Amino acid sequence: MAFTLPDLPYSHDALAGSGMSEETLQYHHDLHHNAYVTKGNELISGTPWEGADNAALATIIPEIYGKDEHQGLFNQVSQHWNHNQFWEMMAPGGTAMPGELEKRITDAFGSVDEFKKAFAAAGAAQFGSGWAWLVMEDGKLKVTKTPNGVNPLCFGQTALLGCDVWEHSYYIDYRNKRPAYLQNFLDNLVNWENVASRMG
Ligand code: MN3
Repeated sequence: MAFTLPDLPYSHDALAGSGMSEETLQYHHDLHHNAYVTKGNELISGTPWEGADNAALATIIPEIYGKDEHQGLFNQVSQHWNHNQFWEMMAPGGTAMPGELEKRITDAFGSVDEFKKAFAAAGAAQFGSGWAWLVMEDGKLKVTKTPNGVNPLCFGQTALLGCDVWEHSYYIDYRNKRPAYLQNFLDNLVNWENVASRMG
């Protein structure tokens, strides 16, 4: 067994009408994500987790987070998991937000718009590479941001929504305009049904 690159849940050109081009997905999924898979398989060789597959990622990541001797492996496997989630969190044109999720978001942030503002601000404020997240922790929804490959699993949180703010995620389509990329993600790309399904 080994880590494997999952196919996108839509065609490479499926998000082009919603602000994420075929070229971005060719680079981001086929090259960047694949590199995390390849490197992860290299670095896990000879460790206690050798032979792990995609299903083991959520167990391995919190075990090795913050351990200097596993930092290289952590970077690859966390980014592999992050991208597996990210592709599923998008859909062509986005989807309608299920009522239960809308209620939870409104209760936590005041309104869907206020949530979007907080999420976009977190993504814009992440200095350098990283991720913006909507997480559930102890039953409460919050917005967070993380550097590099760090993700909610590291903190015992449930990742409901994540947006990749590494430059490779937006530079082809948005150049240096990260806020425009984040706004488009929230307005036109999020699969809110997938987000809602993660609340459990
Ligand atoms: Mn990425």
